[in-house]
Amino acid sequence: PMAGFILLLLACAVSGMFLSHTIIHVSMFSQYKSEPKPYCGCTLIAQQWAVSAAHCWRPAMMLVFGEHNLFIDEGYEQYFNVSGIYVHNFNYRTYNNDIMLIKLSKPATINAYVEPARLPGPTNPLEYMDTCTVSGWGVTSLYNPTPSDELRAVDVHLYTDCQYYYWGRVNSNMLCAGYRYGGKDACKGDSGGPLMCNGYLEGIVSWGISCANPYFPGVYTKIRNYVNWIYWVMANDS
Ligand SMILES: [Ca+2]
Repeated sequence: PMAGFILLLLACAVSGMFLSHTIIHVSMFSQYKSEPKPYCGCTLIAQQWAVSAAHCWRPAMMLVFGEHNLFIDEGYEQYFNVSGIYVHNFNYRTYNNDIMLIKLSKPATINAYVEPARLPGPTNPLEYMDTCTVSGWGVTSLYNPTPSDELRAVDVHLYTDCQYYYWGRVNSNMLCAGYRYGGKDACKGDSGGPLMCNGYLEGIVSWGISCANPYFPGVYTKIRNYVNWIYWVMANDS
């Protein structure tokens, strides 16, 4: 994620430690690249299942859980191949339904560093203006194209008035989150990663104009609209 100048320092201050065992998401990278570099994030939601953005799909993907610093072997990393992919009528033009459900080649080991995120339900409604956290290994500045070595996170607020920013392009399957003064956002390389609100996985990093621009909040896939589909796929997969 991207943080403003001062906020970036705060993000750096926590980047030397594991952010939290509830931040469980993953980097994904293509097996074809000689130097594996994550291009998207995703989130573990069950022992053998992860969610990401549909636009993150590639012909060959590998997932790593328990990752923190991409260039140091911390000993907690778990690598997986993909055994199944499910999408939900993704529209490449509008980015509607930007969600992808991934079945891992084998179940993940749940421990202090890898734990599934909780999916939201009707008993824990989403409150607008809640503070949420977006995380990933994406670039930390539009002017510095190098992805982050370490997992970073920034807090953002949910917006109710997203149509005002993106007239006609945001629909009811999308959430907007950002920071009124800019400077805090997901950015290139964070796609597919989690937006966690009140301990629940509420959004998937999907799209936006620019990064951390006060006039253009980040747009996320609204997970709530797909929870029943997710449970159905996991129950009927064999
Ligand atoms: Ca590592």
